[in-house]
Amino acid sequence: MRRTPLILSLVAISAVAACGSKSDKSTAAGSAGPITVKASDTACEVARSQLDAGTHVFTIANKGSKVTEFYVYAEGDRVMGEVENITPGLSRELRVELPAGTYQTACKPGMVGNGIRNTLTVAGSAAPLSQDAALAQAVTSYTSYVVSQSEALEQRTGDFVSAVKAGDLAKAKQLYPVARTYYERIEPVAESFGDLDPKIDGREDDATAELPFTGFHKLEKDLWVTKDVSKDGAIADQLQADVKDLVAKAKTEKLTPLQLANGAKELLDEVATSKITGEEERYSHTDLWDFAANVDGSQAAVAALRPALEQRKPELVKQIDTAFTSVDSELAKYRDGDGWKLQNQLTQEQLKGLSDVINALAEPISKIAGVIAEK
Ligand SMILES: [Cu+2]
Repeated sequence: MRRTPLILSLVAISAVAACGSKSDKSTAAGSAGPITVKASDTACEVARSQLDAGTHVFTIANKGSKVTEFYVYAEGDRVMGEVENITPGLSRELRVELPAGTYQTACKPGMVGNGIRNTLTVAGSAAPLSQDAALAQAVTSYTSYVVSQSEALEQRTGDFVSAVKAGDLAKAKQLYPVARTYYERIEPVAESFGDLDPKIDGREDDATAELPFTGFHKLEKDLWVTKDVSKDGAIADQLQADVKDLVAKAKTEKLTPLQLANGAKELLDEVATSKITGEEERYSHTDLWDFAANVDGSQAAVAALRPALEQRKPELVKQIDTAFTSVDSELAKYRDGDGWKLQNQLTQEQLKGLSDVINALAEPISKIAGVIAEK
C-alpha cells in the first residue's frame, strides 16, 4: 500500500507517453505499473504476456477458495520469484527482475502440482539492479554464504545418512535436526531447483505417484514413529545424492538482488506457516531448529544487503535490527543445551509469542524489495 504514490505516478507517465505517441498495443509491454494476476481455483489470469526487460511488480489477488501460490519460472523451472500462502481474498505482491527471455508464470491453487501456467515473453535490455556496486556486493557476499551453508549441508547429511544406514537410531535422531539446519538456512535457494526440494524436504501428504515420500521427512518418520530404518538404505542414499545435486546447483546459481530480498521474506513466511505450527517436523517436533535456521538465513540475506539499504533507507535498517533482536530474545527462551525445546513442549501462549515477533519482523522485511528496486 505504501507503494501507491509510486504506482500512480508511473501510470500517469505511461498514460502521457501513450497519448503523445500513437504507439501500438505491443509497446504496452513497456508500460510501468504492476501486472495484475487474478488467481482462482481454476484460472490464472496474468494481465500481460509480454514485458520489457527490467524489474516488474506482480500483484496477485486470490479470488478463489483455496490457498494459492504464484511463481515466475525461467527455463527448467528455475524459480525467478515466488509468493506462497496467498489466502483467499488476499492480495500479495512480488517484485522480480527479468532479463530478456521466455518465462512461465504459474498459479498453484491448493499449493500443489505444476500449477496453471502461462507463457511470459520478456524482450529488450535493461541495466540490471546489480549494476549498482552495493547491490552487486550484496549478491557476492550472500552467494558465498549459500556456498558455505551448502557445503556444510552435504557433510552433515553425510553424517546423518551414515548413522541411518548403520541402524544407529539414537545417533541419527541427534544428527537429523543438525543436518536440516543447513537446508533451512538456504531454503529459498534450495527450493528453486525443480523437483529437488520435494524429493529432499517433501511431506507425506504431498507425495504423488511420480514423487513418492522420500528424503528427510521419510527418515524422520521412520526414526521417530516406525522406529525402524532397516529398510531405508535406498532412501538414505537417494537423499545424499539429491543433496549433492542440489549443492552443485546452488554453487553455480546466479542470484539477483531481488532474490535476496524476497528470500529474506520467504524464510519468515516459512517460519510462520510451517514451523510455529509444527507442520514441518510433525514426527520429531524439532521445528524450533528449523525456526532458528530460517531466521539465520533471513538475517544473512539482510546482512548482505545492509550497505545498500543503509544508503537508501537507514531508518528501515534500524527497524529491522530492532525486530531481529526481539525475535532472538523470544527464541532464546526455548534454548535447550546446544539445541532447542521441542515444538510440542511449548504452550499455545508461547507459540503465539513467537508468532508475534515473527510478524513484527516480516513487516519491515517485506519493504526491502521495494527499497532496493527503486533507484
Ligand atoms: Cu523446509
